[in-house]
Amino acid sequence: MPSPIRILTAVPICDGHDSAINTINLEFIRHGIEVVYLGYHRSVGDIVRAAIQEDVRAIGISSYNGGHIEFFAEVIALLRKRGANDIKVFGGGGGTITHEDAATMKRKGVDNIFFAGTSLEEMTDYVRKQYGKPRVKRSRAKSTDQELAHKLTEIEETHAAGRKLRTKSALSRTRNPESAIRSTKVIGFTGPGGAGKTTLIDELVLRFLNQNPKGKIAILSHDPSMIGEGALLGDRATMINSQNDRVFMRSMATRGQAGGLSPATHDCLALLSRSGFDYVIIETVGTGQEAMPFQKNGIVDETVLVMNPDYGSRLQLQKIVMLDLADIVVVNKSDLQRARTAHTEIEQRLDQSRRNQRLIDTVAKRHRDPGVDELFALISKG
Ligand code: B12
Ligand SMILES: Nc1nc2c(ncn2[C@@H]2O[C@H](COP(=O)(O)OP(=O)(O)OP(=O)(O)O)[C@@H](O)[C@H]2O)c(=O)[nH]1
Ligand SMILES: [Mg+2]
Repeated sequence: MPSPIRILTAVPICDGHDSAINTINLEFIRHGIEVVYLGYHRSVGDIVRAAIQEDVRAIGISSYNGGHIEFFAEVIALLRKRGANDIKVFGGGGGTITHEDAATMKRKGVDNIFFAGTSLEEMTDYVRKQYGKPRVKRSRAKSTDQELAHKLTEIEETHAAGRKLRTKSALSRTRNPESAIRSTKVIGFTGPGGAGKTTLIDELVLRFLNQNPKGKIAILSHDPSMIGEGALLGDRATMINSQNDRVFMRSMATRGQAGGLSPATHDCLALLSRSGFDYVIIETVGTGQEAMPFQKNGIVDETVLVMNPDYGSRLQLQKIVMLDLADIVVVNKSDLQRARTAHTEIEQRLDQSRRNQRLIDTVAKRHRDPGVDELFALISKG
């Protein structure tokens, strides 16, 4: 089966009109497209970096607050400068983009602008027709990010087609002179949907970037999808500190695999772990009681289970397998009322497994949270 079409969508800087793009994202997903959503108020640099790392076919921009002629043109210019001419640009903005503006934008390289009154069906048909054809052979990558991104796509597509990896080309070391001297630590984050995994990772990334002025980090983030169907890859929209040139982030859909990871995760992780990063962080989809995403995956050095204080009662805790397996357990959202009880109950539960696991309380959405500092110290020590 061919890989789904991957596109990136975003709303420009100083623009908070995200209702149109949210509706359009859902329609794309319903029609089998994987949408990496970057969120609103995003700069040209953030959009282009994300599009290259995610190796999408096209960028869909929804713009309402004016400046669209310049903004779209800058995105195209930066893509070209970075050697990513194969990533196309399209978009809309209701009545704020006139037909005359659209003609100018097309002359500057925009593929298409959709006006007010266009049906959602018309847009999805366009995306499937325009960006659904297999890629032509690509020219040599211009940056390490781009090279890595192309290889990750190759791995994902190989898995989707049910073929075996040509280990030499897909998994060969990327062009990174520092990779030989760095040792990479791989940390796996898992836990129920909405527990705050992405927010927590983003805060840890901030601490890492501040502490290591030359350090580099990779994030492999998962969201659920069925085989051959679309997916909303939304973790990037929550990331603020990770929109940084020293952070390589890739979003993956699980493409029908249960347990929190994708069929291609292991190979993608193997590649990232040898590509010169100080840390590779992997985030699973929101998982249930039975999930053991990292059990058989020998590449992960340390596992962190992020819990929400609202898990139910002690009985539910007994059923969560990862509580026996995780190296570190985090009770995030400690600002919530039930957090104290949750800490006590989880502490008692961990005592049973006698594995000397660490239990840390965090408030990931708060800046400079001492719990996150403690978690960062623990992770960077080992
Ligand atoms: C809803 C809305 C809001 C909501 C936004 C909610 C949200 N979270 O998105 C609220 C009330 C918060 C809001 C606030 C503001 N708004 Co307002 N808002 C609108 C409104 C009424 C509708 C926009 C919309 O969502 N339409 C629904 C979409 C689905 O339909 P559409 O726009 O026709 O788009 C079609 C296509 O273009 C296509 N499309 C759109 N985007 C994309 C992207 C891709 C990839 C594709 C393929 C297609 C596509 O999809 C549609 C299909 O038919 C417009 C007026 C209008 N009628 O357009 C003003 C409007 C955009 N807002 C405006 C303004 C000025 C503001 C404020 C600055 C007001 C203020 N002074 O505070 C703030 C700014 C907020 C911010 N942070 O940016 C102005 C912009 C003027 C300009 N650019 O010159 C407008 C045009 C109103 C006006 N006439 O003055 N706004
Ligand atoms: N009250 C509170 N809310 C938080 C905290 N950390 C994160 N959140 C909020 O919880 C919601 C989910 O956060 P995410 O970081 O997206 O959670 P996630 O575990 O990555 O979610 P999935 O990837 O969908 O499983 C967001 O609205 C965050 O702002 C916290 O410490 N306290
Ligand atoms: Mg997440």
